Amino acid sequence: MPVVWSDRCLLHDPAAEIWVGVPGPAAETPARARAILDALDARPVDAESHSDEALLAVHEEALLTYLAGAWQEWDAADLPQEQVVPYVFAHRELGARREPAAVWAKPGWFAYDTMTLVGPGTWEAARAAADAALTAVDLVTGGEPVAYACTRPPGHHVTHAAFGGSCYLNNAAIAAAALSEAGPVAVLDLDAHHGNGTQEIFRGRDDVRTGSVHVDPGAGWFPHFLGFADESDDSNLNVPLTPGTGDGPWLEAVAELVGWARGAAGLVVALGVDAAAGDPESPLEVSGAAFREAGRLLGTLALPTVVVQEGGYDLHNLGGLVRETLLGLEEGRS
Ligand code: SP5
Ligand code: ZN
Repeated sequence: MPVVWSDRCLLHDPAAEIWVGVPGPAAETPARARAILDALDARPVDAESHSDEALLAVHEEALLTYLAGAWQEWDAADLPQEQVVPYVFAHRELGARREPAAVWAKPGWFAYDTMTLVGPGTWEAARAAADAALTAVDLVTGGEPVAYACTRPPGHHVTHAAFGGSCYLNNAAIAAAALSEAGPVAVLDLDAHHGNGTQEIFRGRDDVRTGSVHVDPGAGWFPHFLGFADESDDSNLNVPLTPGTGDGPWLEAVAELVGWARGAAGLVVALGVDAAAGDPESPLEVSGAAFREAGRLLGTLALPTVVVQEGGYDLHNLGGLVRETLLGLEEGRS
């Protein structure tokens, strides 16, 4: 299957993420993409640039405008922190109605955590990842059964107007909106963390249904505020799992998501592989063999399928996990 990629995705290189107030090493690094591309051993298709129209189908224009210029205006303000990071947040109880004036207050209007820093190449990389997702959609609408976009930075935590969770633009949502022009779409999210951005973007829309299997936010895991089973409705299905969950129950959840997608005319897979045992960012314990089986289950839908990369942080296993899933997807279709 075609692997879509842009070298510009390497330009986002956050040296650190700030967690509990302290900068630590970033988990979402350019090395992740290199590890995936090495394991796939494919000659990638270059992402083609697309207009902002496809992004505006899911994101507020103010978010795009802000992200496009955030680092430059921050840099010009000569602040003690090199990268853009919030220090105040537009908490719902404030009843705030407008973007603040200060360069150092603006991140708190658009960002919802301190782990998602904006540096000199962040926008270019995020924009290139969205282009990769849209190029994969073009390939699939042009007749390819499946296309994989090696999107980095990832996207599924970004809502209509707010970014976080190491994500800046919701690549899966952008792909789903584009693919939905050809008929109803299901987005199935296997990342270990709940796809809260995608859920929020498509909430109540009957042309795109969303489903996510992830570690239970109620057990203390990111995105903390969302991903509970009781958020499920006619257009959304959440399957939260207990920390430590392994292959059997995880695959049952994947099968449930696959059943939920039946009837759609197109599929977007938000493929995070951080549910794998050994991943430093999640307590799920899924094996490589189970990722292959998950791929097979998804493949049985036999739908035009766009796969976009989300998380996965164990550099030694990351590429192999993606490869297993994609091989499973091809096996399931045949
Ligand atoms: C795309 C994706 O997988 N985003 C997930 C971001 C979740 N990050 C949560 C980080 C929580 C704190 N990690 C601290 C590690 C300290 N060693
Ligand atoms: Zn994740």
